[in-house]
Amino acid sequence: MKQLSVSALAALPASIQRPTYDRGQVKIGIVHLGIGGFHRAHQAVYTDACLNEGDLRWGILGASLRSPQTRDALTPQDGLYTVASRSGEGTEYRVIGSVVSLMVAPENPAALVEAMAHPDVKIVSLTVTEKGYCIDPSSGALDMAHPDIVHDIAHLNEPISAPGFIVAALKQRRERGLKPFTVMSCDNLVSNGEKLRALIIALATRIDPQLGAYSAEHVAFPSTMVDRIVPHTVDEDRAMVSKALGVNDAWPIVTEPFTQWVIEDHFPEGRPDWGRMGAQTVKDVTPFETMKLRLLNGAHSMLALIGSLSGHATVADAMADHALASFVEAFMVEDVTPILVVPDGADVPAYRTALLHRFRNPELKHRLVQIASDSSQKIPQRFLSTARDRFNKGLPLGRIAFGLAAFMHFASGYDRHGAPLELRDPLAPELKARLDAAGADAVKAVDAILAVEKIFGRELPKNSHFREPIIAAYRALAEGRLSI
Ligand code: CS2
Repeated sequence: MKQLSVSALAALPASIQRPTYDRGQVKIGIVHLGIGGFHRAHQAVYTDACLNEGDLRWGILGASLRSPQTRDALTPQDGLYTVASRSGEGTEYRVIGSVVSLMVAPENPAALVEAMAHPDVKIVSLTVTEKGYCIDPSSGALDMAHPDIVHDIAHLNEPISAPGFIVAALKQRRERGLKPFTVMSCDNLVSNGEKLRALIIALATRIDPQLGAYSAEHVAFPSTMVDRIVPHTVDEDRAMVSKALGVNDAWPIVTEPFTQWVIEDHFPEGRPDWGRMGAQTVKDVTPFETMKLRLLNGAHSMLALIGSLSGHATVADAMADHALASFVEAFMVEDVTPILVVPDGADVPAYRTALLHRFRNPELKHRLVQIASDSSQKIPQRFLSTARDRFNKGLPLGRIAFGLAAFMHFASGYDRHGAPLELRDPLAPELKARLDAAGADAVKAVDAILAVEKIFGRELPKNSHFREPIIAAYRALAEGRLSI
């Protein structure tokens, strides 16, 4: 079968949407760090719509900070790939053309810094996942002892970390008298722009206090709330998409029809008209992000951690387990909703119902292990902030105890039936070693994990209203119960 490429576009079946612009005329206006499935299913799609409208200033240079896979798959396809939106109602295919160039940062870090310093680049956006920010999750500050940050402070001309690339490129632009780009985080963190701003200022100041002051004064960091469920691509997806296209697509995306993007409109050097595709601009993204993180991502982590312990494989499988689905719905209704600050115009019950419907999408093979990965980095914003707000209101920990206890069982690497679980988490070795040392005793095991300050901080573990329900939930889960 022929490969997807610009020359193959004209012969695609008529039902397949495709770029209508001359890709040769597109300038690179956005450098995106972390060119994974999520970016390609979300921001790149909104941007593709703007290019289709004729604003050709906004092509994307997609950079991987680690592996060459995406570049290797997409470069032979001229950067083109398919987004297949699937639900019980059918599948829609769209070939996306906004990613016009790809780079693999570790192969030539200086070249990526140079590309980010190009005068046409107005935006640097990021989807590098929680751990890519090199944050100390319990304090929210830049982890100056993180090996990548230690490296970048010593060798800023050849950075490794996302903050390192941004600071290195801002430094070059400043030295060349170019205006800075706008830095836009699209990761699942509360106030992601503000957080990233603090990290960049901290790193820039460490390199040169004047660069720190310049970043504080001149660089915009709009916060955003991004939402689309994007399972990792598997061979089955490749086969389905290639069959529909009649040409081979090495790295398509299969996702849901739903997509949402809420953006703080602070782009001094301009931005694509993402609103054309339905992006919403607001003054303050925080309530939207908080609602999404605590309801959607919080419920996702519950399903992933508890569902994996019961031997379920996908989100839809976990939702078909009635006891678990009702538990997660009750978590959303009774534990999260009462402490939410409702964003302007939001209908929380309708939002919850829509989430449950999305989780049940029978066409998405969204593996629980994907969501459970990096849980140590996700728990602070998905569970612990809800716990703190509940305590501030005099409310008990509620079902969060089960989410946290499930995280602890999960970290042992085995489900309830003794089957091995795939552990993908930067803290996995430490967590497992602590559990192994604690042995079978629930109190010892829970205390051993609660002592990880990087996740839990110092205060919560001292609180008996926090610690005791987790111990009870840990015991209950070991017996397959979802009640204390
Ligand atoms: C998921 C998210 O993997 C995870 O942790 O909870 O990636 C989730 O699918 C997205 O945030 C949905 O927008």
